[in-house]
Amino acid sequence: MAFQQLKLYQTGTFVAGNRLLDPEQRTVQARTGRSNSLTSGHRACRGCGEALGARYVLDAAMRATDGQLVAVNSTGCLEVFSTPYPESSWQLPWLHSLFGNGPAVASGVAAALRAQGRDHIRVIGQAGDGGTVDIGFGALSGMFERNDDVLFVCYDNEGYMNTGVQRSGATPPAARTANTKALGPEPGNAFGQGKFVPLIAMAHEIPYVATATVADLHDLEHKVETAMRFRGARYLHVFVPCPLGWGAASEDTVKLARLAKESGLFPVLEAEHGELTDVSPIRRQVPVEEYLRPQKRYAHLFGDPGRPDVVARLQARADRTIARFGLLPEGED
Ligand SMILES: Cc1ncc(C[n+]2csc(CCOP(=O)(O)OP(=O)(O)O)c2C)c(N)n1
Ligand code: SF4
Repeated sequence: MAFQQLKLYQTGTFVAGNRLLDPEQRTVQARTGRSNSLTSGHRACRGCGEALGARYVLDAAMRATDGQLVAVNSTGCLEVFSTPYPESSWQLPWLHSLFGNGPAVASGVAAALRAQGRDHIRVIGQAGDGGTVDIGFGALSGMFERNDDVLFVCYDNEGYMNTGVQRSGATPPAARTANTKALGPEPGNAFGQGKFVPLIAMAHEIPYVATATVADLHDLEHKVETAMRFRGARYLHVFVPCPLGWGAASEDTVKLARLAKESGLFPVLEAEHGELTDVSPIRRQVPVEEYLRPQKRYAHLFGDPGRPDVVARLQARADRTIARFGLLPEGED
């Protein structure tokens, strides 16, 4: 038989062949025993980063808790596409109440379990960025302040996607949404507004805060497992591209998540009790343009004549984030 060279490291991706790893090092997703907490048949768009992120997070959390898990969901795409009454794609106890009260409901479930002496059953709250950084923010801050025993997960697709792609407090500057039109001298979302909630979570000095993307499955699963080792309030902010809202190709979801990290626009980090403990360094820095161009929500920046001044402002923003969190290994910035 002719010699066949084994390609371990595919160019342009960070995918290492799972089957070549020791079984214990394989991802939860690569195991036949994974719980499929969000199972097939739901109605997410093709290539939905939120569906991918939720499956990764919940399966890893189910494994970490030996299946002793309850999930609470705020209103949003994840809730709507997974549970069109009377159907459900969830294969774990799952509860939905309102758009703004997900963190409060999750706190209540944790309190009820504790009162029943069943606090071996763990609680995850989950929402989109609108449900987390805007309407649910007060309830989330209260959950952090009381140090309630909940892991709250924000699936950040940078807008209110379920209701037609409106701006949220996590929408980045210059992005076009239904209510930040690509018109006038400052097209798209304004610069200098919004918030990066992981830093606000850290300011509460809760036991664990982390960010991740759907492009690095090992890292994301590791952070979920780490979070489940702590008791008290924990926060995980997962970057999840939305092909429909961003005007991106369905097959580019993972690539865009990787480019957000590699351009420095989205920092991947970990913190304990308010102190930064780790950052994922940029492996191959890319200009922000490489990330922005494939997305129609930024098309107004690249037309004729385009807006190179706005692209430069976005690059400066990435550069500030890189410097702030030390994302480039020594000597590479
Ligand atoms: C009090 C209230 N206001 C508005 C709505 C309508 N609404 C439902 S989901 C949603 C947006 C959800 O956005 P996000 O949390 O970012 O999740 P995504 O759909 O993007 O995943 C809105 C505005 C509602 N259900 N309740
Ligand atoms: S609109 Fe976006 S977040 Fe909602 S299901 Fe489609 S791809 Fe997913």
